[in-house]
Amino acid sequence: MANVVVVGAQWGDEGKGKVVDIYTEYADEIVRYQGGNNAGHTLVVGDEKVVLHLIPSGVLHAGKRCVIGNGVVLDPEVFIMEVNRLKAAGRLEDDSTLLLSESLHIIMPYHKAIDIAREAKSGDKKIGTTGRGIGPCYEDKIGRRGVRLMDLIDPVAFSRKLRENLDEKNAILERLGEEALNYNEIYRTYQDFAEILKKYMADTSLVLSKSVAAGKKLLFEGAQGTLLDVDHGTYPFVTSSSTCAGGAATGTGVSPREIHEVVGISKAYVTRVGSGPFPTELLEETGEKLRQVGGEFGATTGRPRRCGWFDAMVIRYAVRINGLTGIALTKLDVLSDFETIKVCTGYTFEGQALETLPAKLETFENCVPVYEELPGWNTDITGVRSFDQLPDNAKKYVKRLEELAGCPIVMVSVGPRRDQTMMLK
Ligand code: 2SA
Ligand code: GDP
Ligand code: MG
Repeated sequence: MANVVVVGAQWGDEGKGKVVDIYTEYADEIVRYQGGNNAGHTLVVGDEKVVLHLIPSGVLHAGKRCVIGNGVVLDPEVFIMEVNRLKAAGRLEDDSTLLLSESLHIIMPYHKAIDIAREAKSGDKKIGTTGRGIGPCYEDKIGRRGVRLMDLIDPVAFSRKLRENLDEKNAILERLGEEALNYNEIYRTYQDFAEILKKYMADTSLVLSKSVAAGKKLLFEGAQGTLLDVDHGTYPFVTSSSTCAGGAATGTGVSPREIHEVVGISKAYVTRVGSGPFPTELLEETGEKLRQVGGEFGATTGRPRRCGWFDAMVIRYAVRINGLTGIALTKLDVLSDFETIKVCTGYTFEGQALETLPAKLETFENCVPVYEELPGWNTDITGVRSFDQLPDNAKKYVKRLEELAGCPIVMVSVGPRRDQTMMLK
C-alpha cells in the first residue's frame, strides 16, 4: 500500500476512526493534518469503545508512530487528558512514538470563550460549532497572531504573545458581555502544559519526509468531512480548516507528490451535526429511526445528528475535490430494516438540473433532490463477512451507489467492530 489519505466524503462522522484503525495495520505512521478536538473518532475493539479527539486513530496499534501535524489546532489540556486516559488503559506505553509539530497552533482559553459567546449571541445564524475554540484559533493563525507550540515552550515569547493577544481578546469578550480573562492565571496554567508538551515536540515535516525517503508508509487521517471544508464546503456552515485531501499536504509539510491514494469514507446514508443546508435531510420518523438505529449522536458533544438519505451529488463532489481513488462505505447495517430506501441522484433548482453542488448558500438551501427508490433487504447483515454473502438487495444497493459515485467501493462496513468489515478490492 502507498501513502494514503483517509477523508470524510460527507459532513463528518462517516466512520473515519474505524477505517483508520483498520488501515493502520498496513501503515507505519499515522498523521492528523487539520482540525482539533472538535473531532470525535470512535474505535471499537472487542467490547472496548475508544473515542479519540486529537491523537491519531492508529494509536491502538502499539509501536506505530502517531503524528499531530502543523495544520492541527491543539488544546493542551485535552491532549494531556487523552494521553493520560490512554496510558491508564494500558495503551501508549512508549509515548516516544507520539509527536507534535512545533508549528501547530495552540487553542487558548480566549478562543473557547469567544467561540461559545459568539454562538450564544448568533440566534438563527448560529453555525452549531462544537464550542472548542477551533474557529477563533484558526482566525489567529491566519491573522498571524497565533501562539504556536514553539512559542508556548519559550517563556519570553509566550509572555509577549499572551499579553498582546489578551488585550485584544478581552476587548472582544467585553463587547460580547463576557468577563475578561486573567493574564497570570493563563500564563501559569499554560507554562505547566508547556513542561509536559515539550517532550513530544518535533519538526514533524522533516521527520515525515525522512520516513517517506526510508520507504515508510504514511496514513493521513482527515477529520470532519469534505462538505465542512472552509474552502469547498457549505460556507459559512463549515469548520475552519482544510478538511479535504489537499489539506494533508499543507497540514503536514509532506509534498503532495508523496500522496498516492485517497480513500473517501461515506455512510450508506447521510448525517450532519450543526446548522447548514442538507437537501436529503429527513425531518420526520424516518430520520429519527436512522438516528436511533445508527446511534447518531455527536462523539464530542453528544448532540443529536441530523439524518437523511444517501446523496450521490455530495459523493460525486467528494470524488472530484479529493480525487478519491476508492470509497469505504460504512453503516450499511443501519439500513437493514427499511422496506424501501431512497437515494438522491441529482438536484434541481428552479426546475433546472444542477451539474454539481451549488457554491451559493441560498441555492443549496433551496435545491430539490431527485430520488430513486430501491428495495430494502430486511435482514440483519451485521454478521456478514463477504460481499457475496450479502442479501441480493443489499448488493444491488452498494453497486448502485458505486455507479452513481463513479468511484470504486473498496470496503463495506456492517458494524462498529474491526471484524465487521469486508474488503472488496
Ligand atoms: P467547529 O467546532 O468550529 O469545528 O464547528 C463548525 C462546524 O463543523 C462541524 N463539526 C463537526 N461535524 C461533525 N462531527 C464533528 N465531530 C464531532 C463528532 C461533533 C460533535 O464526531 O460527532 O460531537 O458534535 C464535528 N466537528 C465540527 C460543527 O458541527 C459545525 O457545523
Ligand atoms: P468519525 O468522526 O468519522 O470517526 O465517526 P464517529 O466516530 O464520529 O461516528 C461514527 C460512529 O459509527 C461511531 O460510533 C462508530 O463506532 C460507528 N460505526 C462505524 N462504522 C459502523 C458500521 O459499519 N455500522 C455501525 N452500526 N456503526 C458503525
Ligand atoms: Mg466524529
